[in-house]
Formats: sequence, structure tokens, C-alpha cells
Amino acid sequence: MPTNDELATLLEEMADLLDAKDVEYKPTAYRRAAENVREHPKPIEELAAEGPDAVAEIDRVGDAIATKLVAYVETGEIEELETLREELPVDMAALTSVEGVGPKTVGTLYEELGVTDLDDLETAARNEEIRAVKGFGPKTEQNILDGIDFARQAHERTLLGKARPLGEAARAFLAGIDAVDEAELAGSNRRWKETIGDVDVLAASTDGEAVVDAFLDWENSTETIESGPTKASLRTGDGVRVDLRVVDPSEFGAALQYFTGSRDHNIHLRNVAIDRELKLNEYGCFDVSAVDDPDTGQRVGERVAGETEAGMYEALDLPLIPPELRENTGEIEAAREGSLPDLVTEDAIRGDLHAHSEWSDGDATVEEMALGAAEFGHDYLAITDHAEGPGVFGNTGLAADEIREQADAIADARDALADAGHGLELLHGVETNVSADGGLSTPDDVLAELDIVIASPHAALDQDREPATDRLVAAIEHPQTDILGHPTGRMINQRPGLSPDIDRLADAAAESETALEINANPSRLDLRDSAVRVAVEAGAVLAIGTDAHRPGAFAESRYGVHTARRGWAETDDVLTARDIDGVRAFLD
Ligand code: DGT
Ligand code: CA
Ligand code: CA
Ligand code: ZN
Repeated sequence: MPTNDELATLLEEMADLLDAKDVEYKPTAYRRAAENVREHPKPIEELAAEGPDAVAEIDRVGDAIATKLVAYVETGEIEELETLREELPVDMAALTSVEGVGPKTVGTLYEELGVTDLDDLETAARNEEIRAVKGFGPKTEQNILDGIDFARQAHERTLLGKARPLGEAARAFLAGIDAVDEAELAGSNRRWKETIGDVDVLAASTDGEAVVDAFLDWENSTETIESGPTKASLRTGDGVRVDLRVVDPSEFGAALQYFTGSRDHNIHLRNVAIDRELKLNEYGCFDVSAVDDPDTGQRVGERVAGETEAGMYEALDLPLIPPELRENTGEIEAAREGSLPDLVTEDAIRGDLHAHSEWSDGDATVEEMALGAAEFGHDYLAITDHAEGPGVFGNTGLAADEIREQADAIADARDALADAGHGLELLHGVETNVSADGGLSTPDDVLAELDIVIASPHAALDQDREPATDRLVAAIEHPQTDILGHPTGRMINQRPGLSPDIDRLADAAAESETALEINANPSRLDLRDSAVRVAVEAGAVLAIGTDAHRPGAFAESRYGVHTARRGWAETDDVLTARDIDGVRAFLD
């Protein structure tokens, strides 16, 4: 299963860590070996099956390194590497991406100052701690400071909301190439992770070179990073890397399974296979029970699956595990027991309970928003403009009298919708603010007149865990609150937001029948996937809302749905998957 490239990367990591620990000679040996491993024409994995001696035949790969490579192929781990990682728990890739910072510097700064990541590095430089370390001076310190911002940008992961459409465009482009039988997204994009390191696409074809050539001419490509007969990487105008792999149609399912990951899911699955005398890799699932049997003399296992992804799981007596669940957080066990959740789907969503209009900071009128929701296919929409309060952008929030005025505008929009023959149910709500102490910024009597109340934190987002939890629990327990909006207030890649005790929020929400929002805005995805899972286990209800500020944003609902799926949510867990009667019953 590990590719030559993966094995080479591991050796390079060993080299960096040994370098950081000031070990002599070995790092160079590991780097040279890595180079030859990467360039080796045959899969090292096949040599490993014959034992360390066969691997040691490779130029510059000695017995010690060969033994480690075999161990990795067999167990997914190299003991010495694991030990090194524990001794030096640093984000080596991020730190060494700062100009002038190499593995040795990383090692020294970890030993002397406990620097493990870019944030630590920046703090140490700002506090002028680095210049005090032997061998460093004010100039080096300033250079490091200068390099951090750029390194950080380069390390920033792309939002799913950008990477997903890009991946879908790449897939559609590939599917349109004559030589391509089938194309599919893989990697974190297919798993709908909130941020994406790079976009992975897979194409089934017997003519790799034709596909690679066409791919490199894709209109979105501004730079070819690398290319070969069956794979290529390019960069798009906005700096996102797209990796293509072309595989034989008979191996498409195996490759799709392999390249969808996650790595941890695949390692676990590979171990399940080993227990059954099967072997998984990107080419298929192989029965190796008779390999090494002196009677049969079999050297290579017979392939039992690989054409389809479902077949790969079936070969292990498992149902197909949805990509969103493949994070090795219990999904393989659940699949084995037949207890995989029946995940909520995009189609199950019936309406949206969080949207803004021109009345606060939205771009469109109430009627335009309502029409947009109807066209998107929703049965109902709640207009929930901002109430005035701290943290609401540019004083756009509504005061009590304005909220009452808006009720008339909503009534007019209902009439207009009915006249135009739209069956959409329009609810009138508000997104009010949860103050630092848990109070709401709109008077109770005003809230009581509305169909729906979202309470969201917009300010004081740097509170400590305990006061933040108390604050949010108070908002959940407020009798007028129907939904706790974007509970943490985080903005992905921009600000971390609150980090409340999600167990307590989930219990309070379940107890007081307040829904927790999964804000589907791709910059928020709040609650995040892991918190959704806690909420689901506590029996809390989830409301997927787009927080739309324009009609086109209703389509972002899918990011909320897939975040819900990554949190193991079923249809019953989701308020916005209920029909309008079900929603009204919940709101009352
Ligand atoms: P990302 O790009 O950081 O958001 O995360 P992924 O999951 O897309 O990771 P990526 O792009 O490095 O590789 C895509 C998938 O392919 C990954 O989830 C697992 C699989 N894969 C690729 N290369 C390797 C490898 O060398 N070893 C293992 N175990 N899995 C790999
Ligand atoms: Ca990727
Ligand atoms: Ca990749
Ligand atoms: Zn908000």
C-alpha cells in the first residue's frame, strides 16, 4: 500500500529529525536513500514482500534502512521514527518552511525554548527570546519574523467552499476527455473536510499520457508542478494544487478507495485485511493466504476486488463506508457491527432557518431572498436579520421597533409569494446577540412575537473556556431561544472563536430543546464536525442554516449537510430536514 513516494517522505522525515537532534552522518544517509527510493522504477512494497535483503539491493539503501522500510510496509510504523516524533513533537514542515530555518534550528529552538509550531516561533521572536540562544542574534531573529507571515500563508489550507467547486470543475473537465472512462474526486475533498491541503482527482483510462496532456492544458492551470505518464500536479491561479492520478479502469475502485483516505482509515483497513490473509493496495484486494505456501508455490496473491470501491469493502465483509466517515474514529468497527449511521443527505433538507436581508447586512430584499429559497427547492425560509448589539457589523442590527416594522414587510412578501404561486412558508425571526454574560440583546417581549429566535455570539469571542460555556448554556436555556447560532463564532483560517465544553452545550441543548446550528457558511462550519458528533450522541437537535446574505448562498447548504455527515448525523437529528409542521412543532 505505501508508495515509493510515501516511503521516501518517511526517510526524509527521519533525516530531518535526526538532523534536529544533531546526529552526524545518518541524516545524509537517509536523504540519499530517500532519493533512490523515490526514483526506484519498481514498487518497493513488492521488494519488501521478499524481505529486507531484496530492499537493500537498492543503491544506497543499507540493511538498517531496508529493515525499517519492510517494517513500515508490514505494520504501517517505523519504531525509531515514532520515538523521534515523540522526542521532537514539532511541526517540522511548517517550521522549516520559514526561510533560514532548517531542521537543526528547529531542534535547537525546541530544546531551548520549546518551540513546536509557527505560533510558538512567532511568540519567541517577538519576545526577543531567540537572540538570547547561543548561535543566534537579533538579525536572525528579525529574518525569522519576516519569514513567518509568508510561510504561514503558504501553509494555510484552502477552504472547502473553494476547493470543492474547483475539484468538481476538474472532475467535470476530466470526464469530458475522450480517453477517460470515469473521473472522481478523492482525498480530503471527497471526505468534505473543512479545509483542503490539495485537491485530488482520479481518472480511469488506458491512455494515461493523453489524459495527463489534456489535464495540463486545463484552463484553470497556471503552473505545472510535476508530470509523468500516469500522474500530474498543477497549480491554479489562486494557488491551489491539484493532483491527478490516472489508473487502469479495472483498478479504479481500488485507487479510489486508496486515494480517498484518510491515511488513518486506510491503515486500519489494511490491518483488517491482514487479519483475513488479504492484502489491500491501490491496485486491488489480494488473497495472500496461499502465498509462501510451499505446496502451491504461490508468490503473488490472487486479486479478489479492485474494480469498484464497494467491492473493496465487500471483500472485507464490510458495507461501503461513506467518505465523510473515513477518519478512523470508529467507522470500521461500526461497519463491522452493521451499525453505521444512516446519514442525512442533501436531498433531505427542506428549508433554511437562518438568512439575512437588506433590513440588516444582507444584499437582497426579503422577497428576493424568499424567491431564492423557493427556487432552490426549499419549503420554508426564516428571515433572521441581525438585532442590534455588540459585534454586529456597522450598526446594521435592528432595534425593537424595526423588528416590529419588519413583520409587516414579511407579511407583504408572503402575499407576493402566494400571488406568484410559490408555496414557500416564510417565517419571521431574528438573529439576536448573546452578550458576554449570556444575556440576549433583544427584549423578551419582542422575541416572544417572532416565529423563531436565533441567539448567536458575535463579540467577546476570546473568552476562556468556562465563562464561554456558561455564557452559551445560558443562551441555550433562555426560554425564547430556538437555535444557538454559529456556537463558537470561529472563522476558519482567521480566528479560532470560543472553545466551549461541547458536552455541556449538547446536554443543555438536548434538555431545553434548543437546536444547535451547523452554520453552513464555508468560512464558519460551526458547529464543526467533531462537535456535531458530540451533539448527536447527546441527542441534541441540529439546525443546518446557510446564514445567507444573498439568494445564491442557499446552495451552500450542502457544506452544512456534509459537516453533519462528518459528525455522524442522521436525518432525524436535523431540524431543517423536517417538514414545516415538524419545524413549527419544535419551535412552539
Ligand atoms: P489534504 O490534502 O492534506 O487535505 O489531505 P488528503 O487526505 O487529501 O491527503 P493527500 O492529498 O496527501 O492524499 C490523498 C489521500 O491519498 C490520502 O487521504 C490517503 C491517500 N494517500 C496518498 N498518498 C499516500 C501515501 O503515501 N500513504 C498513504 N498511507 N496514503 C496515501
Ligand atoms: Ca489532498
Ligand atoms: Ca494530494
Ligand atoms: Zn451571526
